Order: sequence, then C-alpha cells, then structure tokens
Amino acid sequence: MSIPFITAEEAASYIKNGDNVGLSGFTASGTPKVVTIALAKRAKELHEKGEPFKVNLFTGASTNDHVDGELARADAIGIRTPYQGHSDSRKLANRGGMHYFDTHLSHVSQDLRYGFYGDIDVAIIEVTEMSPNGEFILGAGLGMTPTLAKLAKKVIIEYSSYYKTSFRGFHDNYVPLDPPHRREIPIYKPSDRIGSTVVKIDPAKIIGIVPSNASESIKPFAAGDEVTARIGENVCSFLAEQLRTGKMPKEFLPIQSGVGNVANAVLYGLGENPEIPRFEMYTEVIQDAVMTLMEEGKCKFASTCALTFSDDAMLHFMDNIDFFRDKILMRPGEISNSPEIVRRLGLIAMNTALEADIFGNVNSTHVLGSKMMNGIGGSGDFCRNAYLSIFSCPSVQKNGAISAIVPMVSHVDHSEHSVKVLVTEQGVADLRGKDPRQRAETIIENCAHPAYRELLWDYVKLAEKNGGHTPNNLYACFALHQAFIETGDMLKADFARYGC
Ligand code: 0RQ
Repeated sequence: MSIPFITAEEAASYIKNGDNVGLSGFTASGTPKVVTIALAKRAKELHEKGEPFKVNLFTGASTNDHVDGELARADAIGIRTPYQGHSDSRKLANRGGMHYFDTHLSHVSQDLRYGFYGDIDVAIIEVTEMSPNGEFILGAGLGMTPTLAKLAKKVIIEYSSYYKTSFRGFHDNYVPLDPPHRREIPIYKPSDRIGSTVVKIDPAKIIGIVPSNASESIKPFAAGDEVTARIGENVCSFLAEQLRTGKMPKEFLPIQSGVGNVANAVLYGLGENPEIPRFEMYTEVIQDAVMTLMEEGKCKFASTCALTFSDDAMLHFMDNIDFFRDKILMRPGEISNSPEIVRRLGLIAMNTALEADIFGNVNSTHVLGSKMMNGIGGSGDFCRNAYLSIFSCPSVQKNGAISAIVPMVSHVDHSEHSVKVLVTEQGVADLRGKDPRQRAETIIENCAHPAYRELLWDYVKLAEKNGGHTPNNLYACFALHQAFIETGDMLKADFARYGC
C-alpha cells in the first residue's frame, strides 16, 4: 500500500472540531512542527466564519511555539494535558480559555489505553525514517508515540528531513501490558534495552505524509547567575557528603534532573565537583549540559525520553553522533518516568520548586495558589519514588519581594512525606527523620533568605500557641502571600494583625 505525500493544509483538513489529537514528542523534541501550524490557521479561518473549532490536545510533555503557541493564539484548544510551558497557552489556561488538567507524565499513555479520555481520533507523529511496511524511526523525543501509534484511529506522519544523520538505534519503544496482565518492566540498569528501535503503524490508518525540515527551535539556556551557581554547589556538596558518610552507595546512583535554569546549574555543578564519581542518568529530558558532561567523561550513560538540545547543540550532536550511540537511549515517557523503575534503580531525583513551606511541602506549579506556571511534569513521578528526592529553588524571587520559603504553600504538588531535601542558594535542609517542628527550624535557618527568617519565626511562634503536631495558624498561614497581593512585597507581612 502506498501512502500519499500531502500538504500540511490537506492534513489539517482531516481534523475535525472536537477531535482528540495525540502528538508525538516530548518537550519541543520530536513534536510535530508543520501540521499544527496549518491547523491553527484553519481554526482561525473557521472562527472568522463564525464556526466553532477546537481540538483536545494530548502530548508527551510541553511542546513549542509551533504547537501550544500557535493553537493557543488561535483559541483552538479544548482540553489540554499533561504539561505546557508556553506563555500563550499559560495565558489561555489562566483565563479559563482551555480545560488544562495537569497530571503526571507517566500516567497519560496508560490513561489513554484505559479509555479514560475517549478515543484518539488523530495522531500526528514526527518520524525521521520510514519503510513501506509501516516501520518508522522517530526523532529527538518519544513521549507517548508508541501508544498513540497503536490507539489512534488515523495517523498523519510528519517526515522530517532536518536530521542529517540517522537516529536509528537510539530509541527503545516499549508498551507495557495493562492490568490485570501487567508484568515487571525489565529494566535493572539505565542502559537496559527492552523494546524495539522502530515504531510500527498500520499503513491502512495513515492519512498521508507531510514533509518537514523544521528544527526543534530550542534556544540555549541563559548563562547561569551567581544564585543558580550557588544552588548547584550546595546540591553537589550535599551529595558528596552523602557519599562520604555512607548514606549513599559508593558506586553512586543514577541521576534524574528536571528542566530549567536551576536544573542546568546543578548538572554543571556535578561535572565540576571532583568528589562526585562518574554517573549515569535515568531521566526524562537531557539538555545541553548533559552532552558536555558526556564529552568530558563525567556522565557515562543517559536514559531519557527526549534530547532537549538547543539547535546549536543538536547540530553538534549530529556531527558527533557516533560518539553518543552507546551512551544514550530514548524511551517512552511512561518508561522514562516509571515509578517502578525509579524506585528499583534508586534515583537521585532533582526537581524545582516555585515555593516550599517550612514543613517541606512543595508547590512547583501555581503562582500565589492560582496562576498556572507550567505543570507538575515528571517531578511527581520521580519525587515520590526516588532514593533521595531533592527540590531546589532560589530563596527569593522578584528582587526579594517574594520569599520561596513560606509558612504554608499556596498549592501542594509534592507533600512533606515525599520531599527529603530542600536546597536554596542559602544552604541545604535535610528533612529526613525530622518532625514538623525540626523541619521548620532547619528550613528557616538553612534555606530561607536572611531577610525573611525573623518573619517566618514570628509565624512559628504564633502558630505554636495553637499547639498540635504541626504548628499552624489557619488565619495567618498565608500572610506573606496576602502582603504580596496587597503591597507587592511579602516582607510587609505583619503577624501582629493576628495577635503575635
Ligand atoms: O519568573 O520568568 O518572570 O523571571 O518563575 O523561575 O527561578 O527562573 O526557575 O526556570 O528553573 O523554573 C518551577 C517554573 C522553575 C520549573 C519552575 C518565577 C520567577 C521566574 C521561573 P520570570 P526560575 P526555572 C521537569 C519536571 C515543574 C516541575 C518540574 C517548572 C519564573 O522548573 O515548571 O520540575 N517545574 N518538572 O520569578 C512567583 C514564586 C516564584 C515565582 C519563581 N514563588 N512566586 N513567581 N517564580 N518562584 C519538566 C518536565 O517534565 C518536562
């Protein structure tokens, strides 16, 4: 059966209002890049004629401007899950213009297979190589592609000619059986290969092939500042101390690292610290820093869901692809983030907080309890199940007007039961084995910015009057947030209002 080449506009014309659309990829990497732009254009044209047009969008993780940006600006998204990070889709979610539900990345493929969200009407899948019998080599990110390839009623292929070198052999496509037939996922070390290098798609359900030569359009990270560098140093000194004191096996453990400026600084810090041995990664994304660490010999191997390299770094990767062939494996998100594997391998999980409270609860997603930033991403998959779960962030934001350490987080993503270590540029709070009062003391003294310590102690003193296991005052616990809303400065919080 021969599959026709079609234009992006033709492909988009097959997608109907209200369709559930699944996209390949994870972050910008491996995500479709041309059909979604045509889809946004179609939505705008239909809206101008007064016709409704929105699709429900299921992706591996965040995407890029060609998906979330274009479709959000066209007001063409009905339901959106599991993660977004684009300023335009963030705005759309925060004004209630799309139904965004923020969920664990490892859950979505199986939730789709369980039928929780209905059928996948159309999947748009970026590939880099294809054969007439329906075998495809994916690109720089997997996400949910193996599941989408099985479930989708119709498939549109975006055939990318951007990659000048073959990605064959970098992928490990695997779909677990669903309950009650699920068995263990047989990964016992980060480099274990368990699946197929190709994804099979029934040619009968492929609508057509759309050529593309677009890059991932990922910008390099801004150079780290003094604060992020200090956070990196603090994490690394802490890990070195764990090794010295035998709290971590001397062979060290695989690393998971989230995305963002802080995560990048931590990785560079690991590279520079001579006490940290050469390590492996079992993670969901690898960024530019990991490629450098591999070339320096510090990172031996990385299992990931995507190569989230900036465009320049991707060119460097392609020029040197043979060096990386035995050092990188890309897996679907439900395997890269599998709680079972995270627990078995004993990962050191390092993710980022927007704010943490004095008892160790972490908010990674909501500014002032209401405004969605990005989403939980994989942080919950890793945090709950890791050998050691570390959250880091700068102690203050917006020139000191916001303290990242607050009496009570305004939204909970990761609870005190799972968060083991908090790190800011001020220092490290090791929460293991500590009761709530001890946690409050170590977090205020080691992680809060000095300008906020007295205020946080004022809260503890006020809350102590109520007694209880976890000292809290439900009237005053959001006084810092309230002060920011009223005056633009958390430092103006005044516990005297509450009788302190
Ligand atoms: O605002 O952009 O206006 O300057 O938040 O903050 O310090 O630059 O940190 O880029 O590392 O992102 C948690 C958002 C951190 C990210 C988060 C404001 C701050 C700044 C960004 P500006 P930084 P980063 C991987 C796994 C999701 C969970 C996760 C994230 C902007 O890491 O989305 O780790 N994580 N998932 O000023 C108000 C506060 C604030 C605040 C920071 N308390 N109140 N604004 N900001 N703290 C993802 C995947 O799974 C793919």
